[in-house]
Amino acid sequence: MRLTLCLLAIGLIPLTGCEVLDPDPDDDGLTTEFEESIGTNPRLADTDGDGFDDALEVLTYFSPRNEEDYPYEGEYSRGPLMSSSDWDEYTADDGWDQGDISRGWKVEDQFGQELKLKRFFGNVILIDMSAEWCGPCRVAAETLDEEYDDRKEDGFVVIQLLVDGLQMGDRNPDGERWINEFDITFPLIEDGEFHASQRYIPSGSFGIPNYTIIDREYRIHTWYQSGGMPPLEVIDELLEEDRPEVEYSLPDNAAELYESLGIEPGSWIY
Ligand SMILES: [Ca+2]
Ligand SMILES: [Ca+2]
Ligand SMILES: [Ca+2]
Ligand SMILES: [Ca+2]
Repeated sequence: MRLTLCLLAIGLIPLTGCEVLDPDPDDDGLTTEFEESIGTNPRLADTDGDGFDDALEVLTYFSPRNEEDYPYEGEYSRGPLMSSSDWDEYTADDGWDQGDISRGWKVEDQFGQELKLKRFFGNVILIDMSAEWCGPCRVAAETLDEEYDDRKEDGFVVIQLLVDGLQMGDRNPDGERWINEFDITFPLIEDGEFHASQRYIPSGSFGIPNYTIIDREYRIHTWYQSGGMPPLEVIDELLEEDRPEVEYSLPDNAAELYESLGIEPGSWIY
C-alpha cells in the first residue's frame, strides 16, 4: 500500500523523498524487510558498531546485534547456533561421561577475545590440556597446528589449555612463548588456574597431554590422558558426520552477497 502511494506521489514530490523505493537504504546488502526480520537496523550498516557490517556478520554466523561477537583472527570454524530455548533444553544435562553434553565455559584467548565453548557447536572440538614442561605435549605441539589447519574447513577446532609454565607446578604458563615456539593459530588459553581445565578431569587426577574430544552434537565423545598424539583417526571419523541442522535465516540474496564479500557459501570460517 505504501509502495502504491509512493509511486503515485512520484510526479508530485522529488524522487529522493520517496525512500520506500529503496529496499536497502543503508546499503549494507540486506533488505529492510530482512533486517526487520532479524532485528538489525535497516538504516545503519553496522548495527552493533563492532566494525563489521550486518550482512558480513549474518553470512558468517556472527551476531550483528552483539558488539562482542564478530569475526576474529584465528579464523575459527563456527556455524549457526540454536535458538536460546532449544539451547537451554539441549544443555540441561550437566554430567561428565562419554556421550554427555559438554559443559560450557568462557575464557579469553591469545587475541584478547572472549572464547565460549558454546560458540563452536557443530564442530568437532579437541580440548588439549598441555604444559610447557611436558615433553610429550611439546612433541604433539610440533605438528598440531598443521593437523588443525588441514581440517578446519571441515569443522575442526582445537582449543589448547596451557596449565603450567616451564617447571612442573608453575602456575604461570607463558602463552606467547608457546605460540611463538610452535606457530599456534588455534585458540590458546593460559589456564594456570584450571578455570576451564577442571572440567576435563573427570576422575580427579590427571596426566598430560590430556585430550577431550567433543563431537558435532556438543557431547563429550572420548577422553584420553595417556600421552602421545591426539587420536586423529577418531577426529576424522567424527568429522565425517553431518553438521547438525540449525534453523538460521539467510537473506534471499545470500548467494550474491557471498560472492561480493568473497566468502565461500556455507563456509564456517571467515
Ligand atoms: Ca540494509
Ligand atoms: Ca543494516
Ligand atoms: Ca556489526
Ligand atoms: Ca557483532
